[in-house]
Amino acid sequence: MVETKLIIRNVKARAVLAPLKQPIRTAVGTIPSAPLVLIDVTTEQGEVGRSYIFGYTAAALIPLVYLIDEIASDLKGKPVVPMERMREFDRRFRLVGWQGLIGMAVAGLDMAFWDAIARALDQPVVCLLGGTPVSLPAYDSYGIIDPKVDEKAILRSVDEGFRAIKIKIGDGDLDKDVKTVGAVRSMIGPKIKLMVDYNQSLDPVEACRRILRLTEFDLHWVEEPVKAEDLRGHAQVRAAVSIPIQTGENWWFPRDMAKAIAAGASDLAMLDVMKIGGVTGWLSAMGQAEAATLPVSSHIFVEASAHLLAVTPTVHWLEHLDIAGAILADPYRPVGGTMTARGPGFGLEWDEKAIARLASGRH
Ligand code: SMN
Ligand code: MG
Repeated sequence: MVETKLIIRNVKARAVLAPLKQPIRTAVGTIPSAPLVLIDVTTEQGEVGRSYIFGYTAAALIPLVYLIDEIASDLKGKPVVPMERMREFDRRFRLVGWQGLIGMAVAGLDMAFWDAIARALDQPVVCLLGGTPVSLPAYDSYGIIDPKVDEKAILRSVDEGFRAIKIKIGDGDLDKDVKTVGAVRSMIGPKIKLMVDYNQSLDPVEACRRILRLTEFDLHWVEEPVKAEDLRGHAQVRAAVSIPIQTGENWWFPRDMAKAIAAGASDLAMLDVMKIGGVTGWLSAMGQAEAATLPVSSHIFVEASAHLLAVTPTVHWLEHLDIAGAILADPYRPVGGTMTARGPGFGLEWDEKAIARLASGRH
């Protein structure tokens, strides 16, 4: 029996502020560039598992690198067996909990473990998980937009084959939301799906008011209308409106998802492969989604999401919002509004020249 026994030799974590094509403008703030930590898990067998995590704020980068180094010091000599390592992490961090930097670091290590195993077998992660690379429907994900300024870009997305567009709203009053959504609906026409994302910016009463007013625009979903942790509020909004409510990008590991499902917080599930707990967390979460009949979409992390959505029973949409392309040698690119996983592993190769340029501040 061929057993790919990979033993961890060392872990390298590097911080990099990756330029974005556009700042990510949301109702609750703007992310100007992507604060990433790149993780390389090197094994005794010479295989290197790669992943990256998204820190949301540059302030998180140095603490994340330090944290990963600290956690890694306990990993040397242990086998790359993600299920076993996750059980160990769960025990070790039970008292502190998953939300925040600990969860991010553990998820990043988990993704790198799965990448290493797949690379050792010269397979894409999706095949290691029992699936096959399939072209997944993707939506082009925009931030807060100005219909006049962004019309050309949005129409280009449609021309490139995207059958769905997401925009962020909530940065002004309801009138502004109506004007923006109405303008985008009329520019893309009735057949292209349109989603909106409030990024947790409203209270439940205001959310009901606004979403009822937006009903005429045939929205495919309204995302995070209220605070992510306000499950009762999400359920309240969901009960009051006819448009599907989307949430989940802020569920920390499968246990958070279980709470949201129990609260009836959402019609849909948006899994963030980092916050849900890496590949291991996603596998548990997709089972919960299937049992609860929740269509599953992904949140950023286009590469890993292309592998995981391909084995997700209730697969819905892949979010096309590229946060790491600037530091990848061969970034994933959408084809006709779809994304397809490729290997080996997640198909991530670092662009070391770009990383060095960014590290030196010259870019
Ligand atoms: C989002 C928030 C923060 C960073 C990237 C993207 C947004 C989304 O909520 O769903 O795209
Ligand atoms: Mg969102």
